[in-house]
Amino acid sequence: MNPTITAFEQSPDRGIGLARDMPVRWALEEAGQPYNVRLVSFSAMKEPAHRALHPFGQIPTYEEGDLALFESGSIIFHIAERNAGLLPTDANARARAITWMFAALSTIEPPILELQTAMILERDEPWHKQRLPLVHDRIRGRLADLSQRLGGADWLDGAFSAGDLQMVSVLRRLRRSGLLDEVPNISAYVARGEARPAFKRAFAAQLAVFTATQDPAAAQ
Ligand code: GTB
Repeated sequence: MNPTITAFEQSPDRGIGLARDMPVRWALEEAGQPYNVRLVSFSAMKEPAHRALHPFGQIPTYEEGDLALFESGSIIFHIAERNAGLLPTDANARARAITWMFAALSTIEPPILELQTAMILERDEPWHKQRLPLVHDRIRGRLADLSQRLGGADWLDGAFSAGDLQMVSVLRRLRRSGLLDEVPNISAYVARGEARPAFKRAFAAQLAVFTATQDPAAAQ
C-alpha cells in the first residue's frame, strides 16, 4: 500500500518548496516509493481529525497501513530505514548518516528558524535591526563549521544519504537571506542536492499544487 502524506492546500511559500512536505516528498522520490498526497487547509489542520494524526495541528503527516507518523525528520528516517538508498548498509556509516540528520535539525536549523522568526514576526520591533546581525552571525558560525567539515567533498560522509537530504533541506531555507552565497562550498552542496532527479520530481510535485490553486483570473 502506498503511503499518504499531508501538505498545505495553499502553501504560504508560493511553490518554492520550503514547507516540510518537500523533504518528505524528496525522500520518497529517492526511495522510488510512490505516494499519495492529501491536501489540508489551515483550518482543517486544527480539527480533531487531523490532530489525531498530528498533535500540533501541522503538516506533514505520513500514513501507511495502521502506522501514522508526524515530524518530517522522523518520517524521513522511517522512509530511509524501510527503503534502500538513503542510509548506508554498513552499521557505522549508517549511524554517522543518522547523526547528520540530527545535526541538521538540532544544530544547523535552530539559528535558521531564529532568522525566520526575526524576519516574519519581529520586523516591526524597535530592536529588530539591532538583533538581526547577531542572528546572522550565529548562522555564519554554523555555516563556517559545516563548510570546514565538508571541504571539497560532494556529500557529508561518503555517498549521498538521508543526512544530506535533511541538511540540504534545512540549508535551502537560507536562500533568500544571501548567507549561503557567502560560503561557496555550502552553496554548491545545496545546488548539488537540488540537482538530483528525485529532488526535481519532488519540487515539481509540490509546485503543481501551488499552480493548481492559482486563480487564472487573479493572474491577469
Ligand atoms: N517539526 C515539524 C516537522 O518537521 O514536521 C514542524 C512542522 C511544521 O512547521 N509545519 C508547518 C505547519 O504545518 C508547515 S512547514 N504550519 C501550520 C501551522 O503550524 O499552523 C513550515 C513552513 C511554513 C511556511 C513556509 N514558507 O512559507 O516559506 C516554510 C515552512
